Amino acid sequence: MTVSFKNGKASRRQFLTGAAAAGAGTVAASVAKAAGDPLITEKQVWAQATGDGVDATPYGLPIEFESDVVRRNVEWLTADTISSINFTPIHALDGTITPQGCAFERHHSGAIEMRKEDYRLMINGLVDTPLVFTYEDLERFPRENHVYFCECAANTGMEWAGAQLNGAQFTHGMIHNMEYTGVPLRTLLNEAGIQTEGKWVYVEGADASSNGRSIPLEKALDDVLVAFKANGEALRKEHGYPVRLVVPGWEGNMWVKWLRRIEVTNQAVESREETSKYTDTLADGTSRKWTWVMDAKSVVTSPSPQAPIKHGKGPLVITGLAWSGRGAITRVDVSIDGGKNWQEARLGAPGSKGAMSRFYLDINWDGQEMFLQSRAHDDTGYVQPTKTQLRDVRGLNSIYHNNCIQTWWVRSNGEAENVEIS
Ligand SMILES: Nc1nc2c(c(=O)[nH]1)N[C@H]1C(S)=C(S)[C@@H](COP(=O)(O)O)O[C@H]1N2
Ligand SMILES: [Mo]
Repeated sequence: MTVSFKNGKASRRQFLTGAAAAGAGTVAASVAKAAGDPLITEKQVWAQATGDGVDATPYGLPIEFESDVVRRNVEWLTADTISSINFTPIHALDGTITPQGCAFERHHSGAIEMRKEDYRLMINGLVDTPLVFTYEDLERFPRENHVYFCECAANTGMEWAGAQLNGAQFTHGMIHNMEYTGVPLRTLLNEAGIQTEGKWVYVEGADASSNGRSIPLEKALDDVLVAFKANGEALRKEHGYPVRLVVPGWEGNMWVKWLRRIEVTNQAVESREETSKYTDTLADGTSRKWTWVMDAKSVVTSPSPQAPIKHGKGPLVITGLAWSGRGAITRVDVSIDGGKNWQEARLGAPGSKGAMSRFYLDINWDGQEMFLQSRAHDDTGYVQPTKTQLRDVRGLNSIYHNNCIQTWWVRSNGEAENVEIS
């Protein structure tokens, strides 16, 4: 059978052999077909002249053919773009690392621009010695590398009442997963010396919103990082250049950008807007607060509404992402019939706590409609709930922390839609 990719240009014939293709049919272009294919028989423009020199793009950008793989926002969601959010194009990415240029942004008062030279980080409050660090000071402490996801608590928040946004980018794209380089917050706090009454840290950013949040000291001393690099390079302005807080597994709001001050306190600073805002309204109208940890969740990224099947029936790679703030992803199940039957997917790599996992299920698609779902398991034994199970506990009035199983209705023409099945 023949597989030809979009518009023939720069097309590649892929020959899958061996174990990877076992059970998924054969994907092979016939050699005879090459005779009539100008991409094989004719000398192409790109072979008739030389290409760009090495200095064409000192900082490399994606090739123009990938220009639709970008962050997007939903205009009606917020009044302006300053206090707003955009979404990671997860439907078009693979692997687990989010390139910084594709990583969603969430600002409460816009992305600010600060030079490293002007950077200062203060630690004060219930400490023996209040301290101020420059950027260079931070670079002199022993540093670590860790891959972690950052998910806004509002991710999937528009889907509580019904299937709403048509695309994995919009339903699940308030998340990114990067490799951070930074100094453990514990190191800096120990440098200042925490007094015995200290139970919390209040962290704030240098932007107008300051995005102040309280974090229990236990977490602050555990795995929180004061990070200055992401995916090997400096943080982008929109992600908090030059320094942001990384709070593994916990809601994105606590990952303070342009980190400016850390105050050790004896209780949570509760009066601040953000602290009271990020609560979950339950079915009975009462509120649930301090829901910091992001529960296990997953989504099929392809096929999905923005990534339809274009090749017809036969071998099909179903893929997606899974993550848990509580532990490592141990298993992901995929259903093509709306949750009646489940098959265990293949993980791209063993799961790691607080980091995203990529999963694949290689099937031989019969061309019939599918109700595609994925279900994540983490190493605490937690299993991602269905929408009905989540609503039974949380009702319909919540916005934050929606980690239910997502359904894509894939029609026989390969197009997919966001639907809800009960
Ligand atoms: N200083 C500051 N930090 C902030 C914010 C902000 O507006 N100002 N937004 C928070 C929210 S709600 C989220 S979800 C994450 C988003 O991080 P990102 O913009 O790198 O994706 O940053 C958090 N940190
Ligand atoms: Mo957020």
